Order: sequence, then structure tokens, then C-alpha cells
Amino acid sequence: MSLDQETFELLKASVQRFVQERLVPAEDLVEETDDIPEDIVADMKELGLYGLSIPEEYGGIGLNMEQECQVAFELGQTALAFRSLVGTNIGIGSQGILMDGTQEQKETYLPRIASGDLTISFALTEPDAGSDAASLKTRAVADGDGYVITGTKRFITNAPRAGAFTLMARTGGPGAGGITAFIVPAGLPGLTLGKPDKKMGQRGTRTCDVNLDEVRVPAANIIGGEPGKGFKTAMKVLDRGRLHISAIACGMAQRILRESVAYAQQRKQFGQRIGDFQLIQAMLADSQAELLAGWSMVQAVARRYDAKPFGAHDPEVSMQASCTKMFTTEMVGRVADRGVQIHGGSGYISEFKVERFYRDVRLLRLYEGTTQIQQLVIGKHLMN
Ligand code: COS
Repeated sequence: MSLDQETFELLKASVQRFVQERLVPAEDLVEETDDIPEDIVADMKELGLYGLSIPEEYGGIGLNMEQECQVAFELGQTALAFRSLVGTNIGIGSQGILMDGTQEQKETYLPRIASGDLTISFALTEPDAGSDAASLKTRAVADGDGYVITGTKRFITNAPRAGAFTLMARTGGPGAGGITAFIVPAGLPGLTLGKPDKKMGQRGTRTCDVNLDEVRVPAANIIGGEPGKGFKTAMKVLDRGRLHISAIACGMAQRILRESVAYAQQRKQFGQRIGDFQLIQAMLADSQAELLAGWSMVQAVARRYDAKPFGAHDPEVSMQASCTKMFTTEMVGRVADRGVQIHGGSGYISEFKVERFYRDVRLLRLYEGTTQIQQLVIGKHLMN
């Protein structure tokens, strides 16, 4: 699956324009209101952003991973809340259905996910199961022709906007093999949302707990129809998500570097532009070189991801996705830190964009697997 090159270039140019002309000017409003204006949400639907990764036969744009990463690189160049809004539909919410769902599930859900009429969230994390995802406790008990689900899911991105959740629950014994992925509609009796999480950054991105108190779902809502496969579905979804996040990290590094260069060109000290001092240039050069390294990794690994059969688990590619996520998200942390340093005292003041981006990028090293989880995936693969 991929979009022909000519159409893809047109799409990429429209996204670039949209980011610069529509999203960048709205960044301050998103920061102030902690929300994304509805007219921008509508424009994002119109542009097809919700359906970037969904095949054309289900109403999406049908990008392959390499193309998705290029668009994600563009979306990463503005407040990360905009990307989060569409991120669960493009990635972790939808991909389990696309990879492992039944034909009926794909036909029922994917067109509405692609259009943005349905926001779908990914519900794996729990109060006592973060990095150790296989220990999750939410239980789904078979009852007649359905399952009754009880438990709590934590930090669920887009939960307040979600019409459905790709939700992992335990149907069997302990460990990964006892986990099943369900499609859980948001309006079911017994499903309630916690209060909004107050986060360090990424204002405008809505996250909260999802509480399930004896929520009854039909057995037909098991992704793929067969219990016990949910952990693998979640891991495959995260492999893809980790590449997407890596592209976002590179986009944001690009933006911070641009802000830093612009500041270094206009700020004068000791009678000249600070950018003419070699110590400032050294910081800019380190950021540029690391960004180039990270972006080259993303593109190379995305191509390898596209070369394997869709939805198949290739441990070598999973390991490389972890390398990429680890490197690029750590890289953007260093780029943001240097960005603040180049801005001096102004970098600590909220009117300057780097202050905000410095806080925003901190999350990239945590979600979809911490840096330490990526190290474990890489280390385990090398020792196998
Ligand atoms: N794709 C498909 N299957 C995978 C996989 C992948 N990327 N990674 C592991 N699996 C399979 C394994 O092959 C194994 O299958 P078998 O039982 O048939 O051998 C099964 O899943 C269990 O794997 P493993 O024993 O490696 O699981 P662990 O409990 O040791 O967990 C880590 C592995 C730590 C890597 C996993 O729990 C993880 O990624 N945790 C972080 C979760 C995360 O990213 N959370 C972020 C919140 S979601 S935004």
C-alpha cells in the first residue's frame, strides 16, 4: 500500500502549507485554552489527516510508513497537540483493527476513523501496568455471547473525544498470552471518564482515565475474533507508533533549530549577532548534525518496515524501530535544551516558543515505550 509519488508530493505540500498558515498561528490559542479550536479540527478532517494511514478502500489516503513519516515530520513542526488529535486515528487506535481485525470490523470502523467522524483511542496502560504492559489487570469475563469488562485505563490520549477504544483486557491467565484486544464503543453503560490530566506540557492534548465498571461488549468486538492475541496486536501497533513518534521528534527538532537560528541571527551581544560567536554555532551545529542522523534513521527504518508483509512481526524491524525511537526522542530533548540555552534568559520565558517546546518534547521519551523499554527491546534482541 502506498500513494503514487505525484499525488503524495501534492499532499505533502498541502500539509506544509496548512502547518505554516493555519496551525503555527494558532499555537498560542491552543496553549492558552488547552484545547484545539473546532474550526481547525474541521479543517484537519477536510485535509484527510485522520485517514493518512487507512487504505483507500476504507476511505483513507493509504500512505505507507515512509510516506506517513514524511507527513508526520511536517506535523511535528508545530504544537504537538495538533498531531495528537489525529495521532490515535492514524496510528495506535486504528492499526490493530487494520492489522488483525476481521473484514467486518474493518468495514464497520475504518471508514469513520479515516474521515475523523469517529475518534479512536488506544487503551493499554493502567495504574499498575505501564512499562510492564503484559501485567495488565483489566478483566474481561465471558458471559453469554459477550464479555463483561472491569478495570481502569490510565493516561488515555483523546479519551474525552473518543467514540471508541482499542482496549486490551485479560480474558485468560497471567502474562501476555491471556490478553485480548477489544473494540469498546465509548457510550456503553458502565464506561466513564476520569478528570482531565494536568500535564507538564502538550497543552491542547486531552488525556484522562477510562473507568470500566462491568461494561458489556459483544464477543464480535474482539479484534480478529479470537481471544489471547491482544498483546501481540498491541506490540505490533506500538512498533509502528514508535516510528511515527520518531518522525514527530525530528519535525519538532527542525522547528526548534529554526527558532534557535532565527534568534541567533537577531539577538546582539558584545556588539554583534550571538550567532556569529563560535560557541553558539557549536550548539547549532550539534543540533543540525543530530537531526540529520535521526531523520536518516527514520527514513531508512520506515523503508524496512514497508518491505515486510503488512501486520507481520519482524523482530529485526521491531528492534530498529526501538533504536529509532530511542535516538530521535533523546535527540530532540538535547536540541530543545540547546534551544533554551541559545535563547538565554528569554528561553525560560513563555512568550518564546522554545520554552513551550522544551516541555512538550519531554513526553516523547516516555509514551509509546520509555527510552529504557527501547533499550530492553534492543538488548534482548541482541542477546537472543
Ligand atoms: N510484535 C509482535 N509480537 C511481539 C512483539 C512485537 N513487537 N514484541 C513481543 N511480541 C510477542 C513475543 O514474541 C511473545 O510471543 P510468544 O509468547 O509467542 O513468544 C509475546 O509477545 C510476549 O513477549 P515478551 O515476552 O517479550 O513480553 P514482555 O512481557 O517481556 O514485554 C516489553 C516486552 C517490555 C517490550 C513490552 O511489555 C513493552 O513494549 N512495554 C512497553 C509498553 C508501552 O510501550 N507502553 C506505552 C503505553 S501505550 S501509548
